[in-house]
Order: sequence, then structure tokens, then C-alpha cells
Amino acid sequence: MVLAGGIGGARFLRGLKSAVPDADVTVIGNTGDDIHLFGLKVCPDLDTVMYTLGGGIHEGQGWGRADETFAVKEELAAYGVGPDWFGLGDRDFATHIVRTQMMSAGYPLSAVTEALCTRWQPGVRLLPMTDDRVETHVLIDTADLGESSQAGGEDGGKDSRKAIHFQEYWVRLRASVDAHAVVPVGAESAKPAPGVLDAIAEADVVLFPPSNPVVSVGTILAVPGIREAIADAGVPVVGLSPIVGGAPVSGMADKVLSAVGVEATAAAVAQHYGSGLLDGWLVDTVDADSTQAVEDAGIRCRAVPLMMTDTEATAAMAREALALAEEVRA
Ligand code: FO1
Repeated sequence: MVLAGGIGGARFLRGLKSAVPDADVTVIGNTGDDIHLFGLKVCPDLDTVMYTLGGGIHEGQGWGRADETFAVKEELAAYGVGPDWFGLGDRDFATHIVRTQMMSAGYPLSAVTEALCTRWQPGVRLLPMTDDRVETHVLIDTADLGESSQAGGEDGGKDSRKAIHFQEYWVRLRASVDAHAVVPVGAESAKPAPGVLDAIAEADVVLFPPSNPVVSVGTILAVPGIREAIADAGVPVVGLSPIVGGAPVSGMADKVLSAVGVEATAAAVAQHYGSGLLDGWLVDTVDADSTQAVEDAGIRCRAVPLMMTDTEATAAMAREALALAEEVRA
């Protein structure tokens, strides 16, 4: 069982599948990044896992489709219809049209995801964390955008904070301003999707890939029942650090970590998950000096190469994670 965000989670899964091709892998995918655009429901993290494992991903970007064209986006722009900052390609649009059509007909996201996967055959069972709507919002200072709020309000026109969708923060602003809070809106009343709690209960091991600990794995854990089920499953829970040498391997995890008061270090992320949840943690060899701090927090820790440079290097990481799981099980 693997909790996955987008690019990092998908690439890790490809390595895991290569390391243990015969294993039954269930993936709980983050849906907090989902966004409604042009009347369509877009599920970036589910799609990234599905396309990556199904052979349809744009390898260079790590998201979206290979051999993509952008005629629809150009036509929308010609009508002046935005947003223009989110790159939806023509092939990708088809996925969102099918998803939205099925959901409008009454199918829950979990059933729709299963249907989409019959085409892509990702070789894992991909479950959304929930069928309910959860949307991650990020609280920013309008002053940081160079926009002031209108004068005359209660604050006398002073700058203020506003919440924006995670994709706007990530893609439009490239996380260039500070995040003051990250809120998975709707998570508190969301229910785990059908099959999620059973899959956790039946798992031999739970892995946290080097995905974003706040907006990917953190959002999945924010769905009531999921964190508790993992902590109580009685099986090894092993994570891989997304922070190497004090910086995120990819993406902008440091920005959202600081919003939740966590330092961008491999050890601090392990402590953030905590020994109540994590049994084992892999840090990169450059962070070997932080293993003691993680062990002191009650989490078994090893330093191994953690750069997902290719499938073989990633498969080696997956083998290390599974070996650590066996070590903590013993
Ligand atoms: N990431 C970008 O950096 N720019 C984009 O325009 C963009 C569009 C996009 C469309 C569909 C999709 O499935 C993913 C897309 N992503 C894009 C990736 C996505 O924003 C994030 O990487 C994930 O949500 C974080 O896990």
C-alpha cells in the first residue's frame, strides 16, 4: 500500500513495480490538488499516477500527456476564457471530459477512476483518498502579490490575507510568495473512498513515497479515519524523505513545510509524521548525519541514495524501503 501525490509518488511507484513486479499494490491517491476548470473536474495527482504507470505521461514534465497538442487551450484563449496559466492539453482534456461526464451521471470518483484505469492498466489498484470534494487552499499575503485590497474596508485599505487554490499557488505563482497556512478544505467532513480502509487493513506494508508531506501525503492523512487506520494497522509504515540536503528534490515542498512550522530537513519531516505513524524512514546519503535525530524520535532510520534518476535507481530505493520494513517488523 502506497500513499501517493503526483510526480514523486508516480515515479516511486514505477520503481516499486520494477522492484517487485508481482506484488499487489494499492495506491491511495491525493485528491486535494483537484480543480474544476471549464466545467470539468481535473484530478492531477490521480492522472499523473495513471499516465505514468500506464505509459502515457509526458516524461520531461512528469505531468500531462506525451505527444500533447493544445488546440483547445488556444481556442479558449481566443475567446478570452481563462485561466490561461494551467496547461491542459487536448489529450488530457479527453480524460477530464470522460471523468466529468461519468460523475454528472452519478458515478463516484472512485468508480470513475477505476473506469479510466481500464484503459491505462497502471498495474496497481488506484483509489482516490475520498469520493468527497476536498480542495487544498493556501493562505497568502496580498501584499506579497503587489496587489492591495480596496481602500475603505474595515482594515482601511491595508493589505490582507487571502486563500487561493493550491494549483494557483503552485502553477501560477510558482510558490514564489510565502504560504501562511495550507488548508485541505472539506477534508474534515470527507469519508475515505470505498476500499481505502479495507486496503489499509489488508496491507503488508505501508509506504510513503518521497511525495510532498504537506499537500500530498498530509492531505491524504487529513481525511478522518485514514491516519488512524494506518497507525493501527499493525504493519510497518516506512517513508522516504522528499528533502535531500535541506532542499526538496523537486517541487516547492519547503514553502508549504514552513507554513506548517516544519523545517525543510529530512529529520524534521520524519518528526512531523512522528513515531505514532512512521516505523522507518529513509534519508539520502548526504543526510546521513541526521539518522541519529530520527532514531532518537523513535523511528528506525537508514541513509541510502534517494535520487530517482531512473527506474533502476528508484527500484533500489523501493527495495531499501521494503528491507527497512522487514527490519522493523522483526
Ligand atoms: N504543473 C505545472 O507546473 N504547470 C501546469 O500548467 C500544469 C498543468 C497540469 C494539468 C494537468 C495535470 O494533471 C497536472 C498539471 N500540472 C501542471 C501538474 C500539477 O500542477 C502539480 O504538479 C500537482 O498537482 C502536484 O502534485
